[in-house]
Amino acid sequence: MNQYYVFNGDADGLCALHQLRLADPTTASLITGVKRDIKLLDRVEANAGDRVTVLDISLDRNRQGLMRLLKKGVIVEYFDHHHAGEIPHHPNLTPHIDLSAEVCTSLLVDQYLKGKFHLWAITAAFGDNLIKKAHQLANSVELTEAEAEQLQRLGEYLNYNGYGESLSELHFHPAELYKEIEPYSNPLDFIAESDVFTKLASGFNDDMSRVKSLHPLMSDDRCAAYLLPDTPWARRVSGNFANKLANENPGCAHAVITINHSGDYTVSVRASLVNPQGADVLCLQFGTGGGRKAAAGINHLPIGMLNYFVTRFKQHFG
Ligand SMILES: [Mn+2]
Repeated sequence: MNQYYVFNGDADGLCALHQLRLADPTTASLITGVKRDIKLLDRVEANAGDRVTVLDISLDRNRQGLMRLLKKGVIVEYFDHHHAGEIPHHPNLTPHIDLSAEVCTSLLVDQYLKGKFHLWAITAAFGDNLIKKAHQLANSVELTEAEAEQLQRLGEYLNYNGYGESLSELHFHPAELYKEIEPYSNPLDFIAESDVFTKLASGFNDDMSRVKSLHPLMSDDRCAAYLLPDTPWARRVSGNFANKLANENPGCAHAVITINHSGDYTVSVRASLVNPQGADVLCLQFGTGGGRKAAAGINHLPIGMLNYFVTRFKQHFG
């Protein structure tokens, strides 16, 4: 029997994987990619009786790969909070899927493990920009404000590392980053001891300092859209920039648009924090769109459709 873990390369995917592996460190193959590389189940070559654990990637987008594995007799456990569509009933599939706005995959894993590695789940909640929820959880386990802030920064940095269009644009391959956190059952120890944390911090601060001078393509009191320049730093920072805009203007929805290697646009959409709904509905109107109610995106928006997108965005949130 072989065990495979298939996980999103962002903070939530990494922290979900890490919690499960701390609980069960037996040998396994890891399959991951940049944050937007989510059709990962197509890459899994597993056989009857093998086990595949899937973390933080949409079931709907992986339906074909999932059905292929289930038909082969592979046993699949699926933890996620992205758009799932109809969840197949199959004796080999155990789904832990919850699309609620205040849930992330690492929190589902945290429930499953009865809070055993709770601080990593809190880190992931910060990384997925569930700031209020993450602070509630931090308070309930009596973390100091300084400790909660450290977990928030780690969550942001792990999330930041997942963005970029190709693995070469990232500071660390997500599987390599997992190897760095693997020895630590407590994220506060990782922060104190690992120079990876310092490296991510300086990359993050460099990249974030460059977005300060950007002006929006459009903005009103309900929503704003930003177009970033065609550079690796812009692609790396796009998700955190979108979260920063959301946190600074909680009543406003945001779209952050970058230019990708295929020569079209990649779009990150954040619904307003006061009404975290509808980002997925907007993005699903576009062929390569998907995501969650609060945060969603479009992987490839044709160049000629930018104005159309901005119009739909304004109508949707205005
Ligand atoms: Mn997530």
